[in-house]
Parts: sequence; C-alpha cells; structure tokens
Amino acid sequence: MKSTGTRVPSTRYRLKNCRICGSTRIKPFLSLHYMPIPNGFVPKKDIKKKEFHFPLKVCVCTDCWLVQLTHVIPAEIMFRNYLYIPSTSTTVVAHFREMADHIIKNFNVKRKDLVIDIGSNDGTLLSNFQKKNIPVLGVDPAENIARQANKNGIRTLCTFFTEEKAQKIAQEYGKAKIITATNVIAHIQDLHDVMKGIALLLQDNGIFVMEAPYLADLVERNEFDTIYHEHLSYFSVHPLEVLFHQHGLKIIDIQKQSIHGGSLRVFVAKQSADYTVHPRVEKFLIEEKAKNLQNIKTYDDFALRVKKVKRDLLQFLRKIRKEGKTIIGYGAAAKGNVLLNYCDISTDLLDYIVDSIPYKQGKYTPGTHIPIYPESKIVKAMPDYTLILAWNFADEIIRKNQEYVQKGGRFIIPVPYLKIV
Ligand code: JHZ
Repeated sequence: MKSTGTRVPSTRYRLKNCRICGSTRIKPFLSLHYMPIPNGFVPKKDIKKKEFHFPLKVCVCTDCWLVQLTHVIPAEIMFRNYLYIPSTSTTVVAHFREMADHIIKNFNVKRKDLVIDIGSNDGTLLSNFQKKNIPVLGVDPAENIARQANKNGIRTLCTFFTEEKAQKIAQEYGKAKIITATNVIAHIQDLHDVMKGIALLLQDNGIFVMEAPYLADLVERNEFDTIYHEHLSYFSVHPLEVLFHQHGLKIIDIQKQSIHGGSLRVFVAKQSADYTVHPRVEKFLIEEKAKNLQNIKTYDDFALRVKKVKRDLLQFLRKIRKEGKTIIGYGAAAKGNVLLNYCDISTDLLDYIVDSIPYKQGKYTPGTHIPIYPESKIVKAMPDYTLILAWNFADEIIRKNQEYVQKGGRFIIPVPYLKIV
C-alpha cells in the first residue's frame, strides 16, 4: 500500500542563490513532484506512519551553468543513518581498487603519506591504501556505517566534513597528501566551506580526487532518476572550474569513468603547486560547449524525454500485468525509489524487489511501500519479468542471474530507453 505522506511546504528549504557563483539567475526545468527521501526505507513497524514528502525539482544557473536542486533538505535528515553501502557490488569494489592503484602510482604516494577520504562510507576505497601500509583516515557522518568501518579496522571519524573539522584534523593527524571524495561532493550544500577545508588540509603538493556522476551523461542518457534530494549538484567541468578557482585550486586532469551511469574523476591541486594541466581539461570544456550544456534548451528537451521514459515504462508494465505476468524489481537503489515514486509504481505493478544489502531486506521502499527480499528469491520464485532499478549495475546483475535467464526470465531496463533483455 502506498503512503499518503505529509507534504513539506514548497517554500521551506528553497534555494535562493546558485551554490557555486551565488547568482540568482536560476531556471527550473524539471519537476519530479513530491516524494520521500530516496534512502528512507521503511521498517515494517512504521508502515502506517506518514512519511514526509519533499519537493524534487531541478534548475540550472544561467551564469556558471551548475545544475542543482531547487530545494535543499537538511543533511541531518538524510545522512545520519544511511543505507547506501558500496562494498556489496563487485563492480564498485573493483572500481575503487583501480582508483587507489592509479592514485598511488601516478602521485607517488608513500608509506609516510596520509590519505583522507571524505564520505568514506564503510572504508572500501581506503582499505586499498591501508593494504599497502599507507595511513588512512575516513570521515563520514553516518553513525551506523562509520561504526562498521572502525570495526573493519578503517580509522573513521563520524562527522560531517567542514572547514572547522578540517582544521582539527590537520592539527591532530597532519596534512594529507591525498584527499578523495567519491559521490559525496554533490551531496554537500556549502561547497565553499568544504573547499576551504580541503585547501587547508592538503599538503602543498597534495592532490584532491573527486568523483561524481557527469551531467553530460545524465542528460544524454535520460538518467533522470539520479536526480534526488541527496544530490544537490549535477556537475560538469565548467562550474567545477569556477568553484576550484575561488579556493586557490586548479583542475590538473580529468578521466571519464563508466561507473554510476557515467562519472567524472577530477584531479585537483593547489594553483601554486608544480603540476602541469593536462590538455584533456580544455578538451572537456570545449566538448561541453559543443554538447550545448550551456544552453537552456538542452535541459528543456531533457525534461520532455523524461516524460516519455515514464509513459513508455508504465504502458509496458500495465500491458504485461494485464496479460497476467508476474513482475518484480531488482536493486532497491535510491534512484529506483525516484523512478517508482515519479511513475507511481507500487505493488499494483511490482510484487516485490530483491536486493543484496541486508539492511534493506525486510524493509519497504519509501513512498511506494514495496517489500524488499534477498536476491536468492528470484530463482526460487521465477517471476516472468524483472525491472532492473539499479540499471547502473545491469551487466553485473544479469551476469549473476544466468539461471533465471536460462529458465526464461526476462529483464526490463528502464533508461535511457525501455529495453527488454
Ligand atoms: P546504487 C547511491 O545511489 C547513493 P543508489 C549515493 N547517493 C550516490 O551518490 C550514488 O549511489 C552514486 C543493489 N544491488 O549503488 C544494491 C543488488 O541487489 O546504484 C543497492 O541497493 N545486487 C551515494 O542507491 C542497489 O542495488 C547487485 O548485484 O542509486 C544499487 O544501488 C548489485 C550490483 C546491486 O546506488
């Protein structure tokens, strides 16, 4: 049964200025309506309680071209108890291993150097440095996850990363040769405070490496469901340059990564540091102009395509449901909850969802209240169709469910366009 929800007034939490350049010229282009926070999984005992539904709308600053949410939900509501754990995916584990190896090799990281990870989650990335005897420090505000990381032997401070915290860390642990931040900078409201913290905590020849989903991919591949309350910013290179420049930092290299539907890995140093800027950086900026990322029409067209993705998916699900087919979901991803709420899909269309994360199993999806079971249920129950909600891991999911496929089960992939496998 879907939750009725209590709507938070749209005047609350409203963005007034662009988070990077401070401009008031921010133009909304897509509304995904109201919905609960996408990692707000509901335990059975709370199923009858009303959930808060927050506005979910996205806009673009026509001065620095940062795409961002029009409403900013306080971080305390979203991140103190968090259910996203990267180490459950073999794709993510391999990605972080490669990332750590690349950093160690290219920036000559030694056993005396300190590596700090902002938003370190369960310590999956840092464990790759620690295995090579490089000292590490994680910083993460989620109490449940920071506790787990410490238990696993990854030294982790349970706190939000701020300039003030950075000062304390520098005093207590010393400055860092490497600071990493994967899928977390987009979650932060006060980017200037965090950048000040990074600038003061980095050694003079230190490197800050951040990863975030890439706006160009999001737009081109209709990845609208990665737009949600946690993700306050949707980065392209141009606004990032504007941001780093204000804090005495410079982008020295960029790599495209395929993870999470297409991400940017950005290497940043102090402007005074002796690193040359790779020509790739300029290439990215030129390409972004060519892709019209600095043109409002691009975003209006994207909004139209999002509506089509919704129409096509609902039409197909309703058709096969009418034919008496059983349908389930795979991967109770945060993005899946955006898709389900935006398309208004509940147990009328999906019987249940399977997911590998034990914390999520036994709970219900926020807003749409679909029950979540362990992955093993799929081959036991053999549903006719399985909608892959964690489409960023479609290859990994299909690979590990060959028995289901061989017995006739079919997968549905919702973006960029509806695809049946
Ligand atoms: P996954 C997260 O979004 C949250 P989400 C965060 N806000 C962010 O920035 C982005 O990532 C990038 C399950 N699964 O990782 C596990 C299986 O069941 O795409 C997860 O619940 N079997 C930090 O939540 C979900 O799918 C599998 O084999 O959208 C994937 O969620 C695999 C591979 C995954 O993140």
